[in-house]
Amino acid sequence: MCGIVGAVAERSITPILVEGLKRLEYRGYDSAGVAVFTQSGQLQRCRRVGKVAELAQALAGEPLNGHLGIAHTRWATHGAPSERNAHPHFSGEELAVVHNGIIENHEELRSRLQGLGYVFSSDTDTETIVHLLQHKLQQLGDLAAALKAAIPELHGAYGLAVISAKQPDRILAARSGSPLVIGLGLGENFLASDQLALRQVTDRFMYLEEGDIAEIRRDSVQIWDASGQSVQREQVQYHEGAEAADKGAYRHFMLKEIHEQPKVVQRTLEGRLGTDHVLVQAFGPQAEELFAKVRNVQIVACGTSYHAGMVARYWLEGLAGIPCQVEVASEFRYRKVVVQPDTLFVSISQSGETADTLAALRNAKELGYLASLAICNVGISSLVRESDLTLLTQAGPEIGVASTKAFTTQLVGLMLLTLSLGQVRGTLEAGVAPELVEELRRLPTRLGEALAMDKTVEKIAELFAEKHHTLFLGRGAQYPVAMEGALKLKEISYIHAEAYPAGELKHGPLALVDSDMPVVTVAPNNELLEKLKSNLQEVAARGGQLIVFADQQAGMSNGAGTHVVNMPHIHDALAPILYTLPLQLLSYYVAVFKGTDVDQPRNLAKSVTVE
Ligand code: HGA
Repeated sequence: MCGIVGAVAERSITPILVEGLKRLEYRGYDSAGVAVFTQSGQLQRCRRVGKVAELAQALAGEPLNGHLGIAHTRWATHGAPSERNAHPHFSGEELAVVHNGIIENHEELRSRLQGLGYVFSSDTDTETIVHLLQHKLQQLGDLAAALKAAIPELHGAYGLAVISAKQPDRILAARSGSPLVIGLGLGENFLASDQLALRQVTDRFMYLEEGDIAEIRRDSVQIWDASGQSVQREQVQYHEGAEAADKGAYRHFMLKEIHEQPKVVQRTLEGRLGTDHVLVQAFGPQAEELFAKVRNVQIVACGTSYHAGMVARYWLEGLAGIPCQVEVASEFRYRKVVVQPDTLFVSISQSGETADTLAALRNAKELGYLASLAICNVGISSLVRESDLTLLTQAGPEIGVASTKAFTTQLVGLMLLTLSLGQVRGTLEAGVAPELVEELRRLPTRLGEALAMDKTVEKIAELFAEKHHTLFLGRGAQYPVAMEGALKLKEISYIHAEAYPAGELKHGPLALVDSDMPVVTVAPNNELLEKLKSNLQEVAARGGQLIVFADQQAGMSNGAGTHVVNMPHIHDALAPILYTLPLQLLSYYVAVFKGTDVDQPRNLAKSVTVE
């Protein structure tokens, strides 16, 4: 994902811009650039493909000094990663723009603006913004007025910043679907797509809301909301606990990361949702063309990421009608694979350095797959570099060895993939994309509601203190969720846990059930609920202890040996994401109860870079 930094100050701003870009590097990018209104009274820019360090080196050779500037790290969606496509984009010598997101009507805008005589020098959608603004500026003479006039003509998602050589005392910014935050200083102000970029210069922030336009000067900030009303946005003082490498008020990184999920899921969705559809180009410039050819999907991953892939199989086949296979990378890489024509190879990894997954990708490249797609949390990883397409999850650094927020953001990425493939292939039933896009927007709130059950789950965890074995049950897409729940419990509490599809219970594992074997079940309110209830009766009849996480509308209640935790109601397709949360909390509290090393469980490592 791209990053934006802007500054207007009395001191020289280029070092602030470059440092800000460095702090956003973790988000992943392919090129970087700055534009500065220099002391010679001109807008000048410097852009480089590759690392921010290369941009910094170029700037050391040819410094750009000034008091107003914008900067950007780009992750290409329209046009290849190259210097000419890197931001900032100019219109003439007067206007510069940086942009995160996707302008969907760029083709139509481009031909209209070309008709008006504007000459394009990049392949990006972003360049249409800067020429459109120039066009409006010539009619209206004021940058804020030009931006307000241009916004209704921009369809898609954006966080953008613009500066003009004609009004070199201000940065204009606009937010719709991609975040922006203003950093407030003394006699200087800043802008960024993430407050992390500005922590070096201020601890006071103002977050723009959807539809906001802001005019940022050295000594003032003015904001207009989507209806054009002048508004104040709350000032937020930064608190130490918000830093990624700091546990803050939490006892363990794992608990902090569990509670970050509403925020990081929100971030993973940002800039990727249109009004009623997914923005397919979030997967890269060639995504639309390649997705149109996909007839099968092969997913390969390890551990928790493998469970995310298993959930995706239910989505890809059930919602998008696209055949899908999922396999553990360490198996896939060593077996002879028969590749169906037009199969998209999808790898999933938090770090992007997982040795088996990487080896599987390298093998796949020899096997004639249509293309490769990486779903990954680290933009500068090998997996991302070596894949044709990428969707970066925005989980931020995950410190706890047992993966939590990386998993749920992978699921969000896989749901975006399902909808994108279905949209492009025309295989989604009518109304599915708009409905799920709406549900995805609500998802962070639902996740917050589920996390509010923290204390209830902590109480239930006490039941596990003396237990040595546990069963996890789920049906349909909840089966992989049960597998992930069992894996979490094993990883951090060292209690033996197995997951079964609930229908398999009586084919074997029921023999194990007695009062010493807790059975944990996830029960959303779907067409499999009645069948699941029968399976639970089978457990209760044998004296088993049941812990059921059930939809509040599922009509399940506490009984002898049965503990029901009511979950917020959610669309069935998104239930796997929501129901993961209480299982993470359960493992966490069982581990705390048992006094294990929660963040660094024995024998395990975070990024498995060896076979
Ligand atoms: N569409 C623009 C910006 C891409 C972006 O925001 N990526 O995360 C481009 O391709 O330059």
